[in-house]
Amino acid sequence: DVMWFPRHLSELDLIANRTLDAGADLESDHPGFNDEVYRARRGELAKVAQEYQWNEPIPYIDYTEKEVETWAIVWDRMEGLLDKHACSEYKKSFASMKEHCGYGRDSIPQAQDITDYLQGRTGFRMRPVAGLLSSRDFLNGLAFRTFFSTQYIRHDSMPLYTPEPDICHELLGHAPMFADQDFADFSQEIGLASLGASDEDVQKLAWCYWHSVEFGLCKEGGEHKAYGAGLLSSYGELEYACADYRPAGGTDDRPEIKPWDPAVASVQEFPITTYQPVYFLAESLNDAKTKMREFCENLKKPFLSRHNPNTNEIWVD
Ligand code: H2B
Ligand code: FE
Repeated sequence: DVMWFPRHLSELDLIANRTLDAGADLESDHPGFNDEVYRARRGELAKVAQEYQWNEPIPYIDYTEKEVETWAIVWDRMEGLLDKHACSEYKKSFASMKEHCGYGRDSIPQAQDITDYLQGRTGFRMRPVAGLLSSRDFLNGLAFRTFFSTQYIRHDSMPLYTPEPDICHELLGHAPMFADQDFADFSQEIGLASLGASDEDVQKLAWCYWHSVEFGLCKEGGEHKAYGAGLLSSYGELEYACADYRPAGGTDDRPEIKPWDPAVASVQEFPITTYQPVYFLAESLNDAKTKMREFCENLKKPFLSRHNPNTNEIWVD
C-alpha cells in the first residue's frame, strides 16, 4: 500500500496550505514582531498564497517603496560578490533575467514573470506559499518542477538578516539556478524520490537538499563557486564559503569541504542559524545530478515515479 502523494500539478494546491506556521504570525524574536504595518502586510501576502490555484496566473504584488528599498540594499551588497563567487550557470541566468524578467536593483521581479521565463528554458515554475512547509510537502513540489516560493520581504530594520525564506532568498538565491537544465533536473530528481518515500528517506533527501540546493559548491577551473541559494543570497556566508580555498579537514574557523556524495550528505548534520561548518563540493552541476540520481535509485521504494511535463502528471511503475 502506497501513501497518498500528489499525482497531478493541481494537487499541489492541497499541500501548499499545510504550512508549519501561518506564514504571518511571527515569533517574538522576529525583527518585524512589533511592527503592525509589517505584520498586516505579511497577512495580506499570506492570503494571496493561500488563495492561489494552480491554473491561474500568479498575482502581481505591488511592492511598496520601503520594500523595494530593502531589496535594493540586499542587491547592492550581493551584486559584486556574486560576480566573484557565483557559479557560471548562475551568472549566465542572472544576466539574462535582468534583461528578460524584471530583475533590477530598483525592481523586484514577479513570480509569474520568472515562471514564464523558466517555462521556456527548463519547464520550472514558481508557486506562491505563505510559509514553511514540511520537508515532504516542499520536496514533493520539486517532482512537478515546481518551487514553492514566498512573496514577502524581510523586515527593513535588518536588511541583511532573515530568519526565514523571503524574496531576497528565493529570487536572488534560488530562481536563477532553476534556469539551468542540469540543476533543474537535479532538483526534480530529489522531488521524485520524495513521493511516497518513508519518513527516514525524506529526511535523507532533505539533508541532501540542504547540502546542495541551499549550500552547494562546485568546481570551476581551480576555484570553488557557489550554486546553493543559502550562499547566493547571504553576503557574509558567500565570502566565508568561497573566499579562500582550504583543504579538507580544514583548521580553525574555516569550514570543511567534502566531495559531493549524497550518501555522506544525507547523514551530515547541520546548524540552521550559523554558517555551515561543512560544505559539499561537486565536480560540476552535471556531476551533482548524476550522483544524486544514483543515490535516489538506491533508496528502497516499491515503485518508480516519473513526471510527464505535457500533462503535469506523475506516473508510477
Ligand atoms: N518550505 C518553504 N516554504 N521554503 C523552503 O525553502 C523550505 C520549506 N525548505 N520547507 C525545506 C523545508 C527544506 O529545508 C528541506 C527540504 O527540509
Ligand atoms: Fe531556500
